[in-house]
Amino acid sequence: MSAGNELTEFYDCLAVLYQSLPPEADSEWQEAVKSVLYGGELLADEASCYGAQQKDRNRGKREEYAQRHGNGNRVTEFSAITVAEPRESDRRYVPSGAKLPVAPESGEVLPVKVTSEGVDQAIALLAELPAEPAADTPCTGVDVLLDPERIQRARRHAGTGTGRDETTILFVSDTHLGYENRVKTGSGKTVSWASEISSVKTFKHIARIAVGRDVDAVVHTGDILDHEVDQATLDGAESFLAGLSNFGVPVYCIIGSHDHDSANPKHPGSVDGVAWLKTQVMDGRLTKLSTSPTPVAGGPIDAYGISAGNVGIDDVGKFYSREWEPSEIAFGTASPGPNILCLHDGVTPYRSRSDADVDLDELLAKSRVSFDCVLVGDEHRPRDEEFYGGYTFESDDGTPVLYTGPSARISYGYRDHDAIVTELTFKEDLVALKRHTL
Ligand SMILES: [Mn+2]
Repeated sequence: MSAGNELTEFYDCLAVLYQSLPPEADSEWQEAVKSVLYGGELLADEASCYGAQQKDRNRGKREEYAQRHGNGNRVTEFSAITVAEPRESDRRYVPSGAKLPVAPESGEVLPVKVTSEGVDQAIALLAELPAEPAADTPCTGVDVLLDPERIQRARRHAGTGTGRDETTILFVSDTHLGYENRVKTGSGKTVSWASEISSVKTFKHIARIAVGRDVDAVVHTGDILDHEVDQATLDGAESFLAGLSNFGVPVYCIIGSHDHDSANPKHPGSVDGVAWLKTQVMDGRLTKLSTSPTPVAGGPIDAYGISAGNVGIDDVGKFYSREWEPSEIAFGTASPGPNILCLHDGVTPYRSRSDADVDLDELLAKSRVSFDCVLVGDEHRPRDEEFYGGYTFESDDGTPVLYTGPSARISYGYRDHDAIVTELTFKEDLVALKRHTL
């Protein structure tokens, strides 16, 4: 095993914490630490405990690592993670000289003796530990360590999570609810593994990542629906939209060409998807974006959107032309703070000027609103099959132009690749990206 194994180091010093827990420590805190180490009620469904990962993902044994980087019993020289002395009030419980893990985001050392008043704060800190620390074998793409609902509750009560100087958005696109129906309707091209796709699971994964990562909002850049969608799929999706709404995570959207087509399905098993979208909007589970600013989760970010062909949910069926020119667009004035623009058309620079539906550089140059980034749907594969570079561009004026691709493996570019969604963090005038596989 090479030096600095993050998994072994987290496992080892969390085990020290676990062994130090006094019997009077809050029972849920005991269960939470046990869940991370050995499995238990508070471990997220998809996650695997550190003990199991230590066995499956590391070639060397923990004892050998503790020999090389410690006193034989436990690791004392940490190089992959940050550790610290126990808190003053915890020193009496912890073996002399032992170090405890530090929560990576807030930089606070994990507590030992936790009371019922402090348990939310403690669980919120524990939830900062990675679901899959780096080890000898690669991660499998699990992002959430502890039960997302419990984390959310802990963060709300502990008053931690995203501060107002920082906004986090989960950027998703092209969910194509009902895509797997193409197998029976014969409508539209399909990948050979189409029958393995579960639209409802796509929504479930998105909701879990949104809640587990404690994002402020979800933004969907269109093709929410495939052109033939059935009621059962819509009911499943609605339950996850309702869940997000209950957790206080708003979902903003524009629509795509397949959403348009879902208004007139051809197959007897399909229903009017646009009618469903209108219901979601009316009931507050979805919020439409337009050329007027919409404050994201109350601000300070303003979001704008132009649906595919500049035909929004309420205009489906009224317009036949789906072409638009930058000169037709007049954005409403933004409030102070970052501005984002959502699109669902073939735009530059992913596409060449001759091949694009819309010249994004011209749109940005003519816009009275200055955008901090542009989020685009519609494209189903990264350019040049490059999952890192092929979804990230810049316009001529340097505005980041970001894609996330479809949220399900619905194009051949995804034969050997998981679908992804993208977490965006806006802080001051910077935007940071974190991709999550589904
Ligand atoms: Mn699409």
